[in-house]
Amino acid sequence: MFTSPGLSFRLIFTFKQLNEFGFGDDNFHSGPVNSCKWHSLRFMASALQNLSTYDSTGFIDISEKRFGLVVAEWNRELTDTLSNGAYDTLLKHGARPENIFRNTVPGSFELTLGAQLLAQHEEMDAVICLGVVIKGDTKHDDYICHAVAQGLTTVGLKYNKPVIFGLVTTNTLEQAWDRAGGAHGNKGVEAAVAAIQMLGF
Ligand code: DLZ
Repeated sequence: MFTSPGLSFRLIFTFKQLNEFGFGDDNFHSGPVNSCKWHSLRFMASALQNLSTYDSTGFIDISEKRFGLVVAEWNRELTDTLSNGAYDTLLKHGARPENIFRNTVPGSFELTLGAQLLAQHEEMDAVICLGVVIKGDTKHDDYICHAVAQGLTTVGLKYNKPVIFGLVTTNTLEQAWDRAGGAHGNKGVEAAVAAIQMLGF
């Protein structure tokens, strides 16, 4: 294990080490395994609907796949909910707890580097990045969101593997909760589903 100077997340060099050091998670529970055809998956994209509704028919077997979760600590209650949603969704569809590696970064801006540090491992199959950026009085949210969108795209293309943009970007706290387990579903669930879908591409 290696601690990166100036950053609060830990870098792990082998999956064996990850498991030995207790990464891969602790506080979560599992659900039933499903399998299906991914091409029939679709989200119901409407402001009036729960965006996390999906059809899992066609999902590939992910029992041997390894997933990295990178979770921003800003708006921690919200990002924990996203993280739990993603984790539970991966387990529900057959991922093994020991194959899910969760790391935190200080804020959403750091998601890109966190993603790169995980994606660079050959054994990592997909990386799911989760954060919440709420609009304030300044344009900081614009800068963060654009940087993260561009950064995660670059990392995914560089390592040729799914790097999922699970960033909730809202005008208000209420809108954020609506997308973190509220009326519009859970963006963490959607991010996990997107990762599974892309692994079957
Ligand atoms: C600085 C900052 C601000 C103002 N707002 C948010 C936010 O709403 N959500 C978030 O995830 N992070 C925020 N940050 C922190 C930045 O993402 C970053 O961690 C710092 O600018 C340090 O690089």
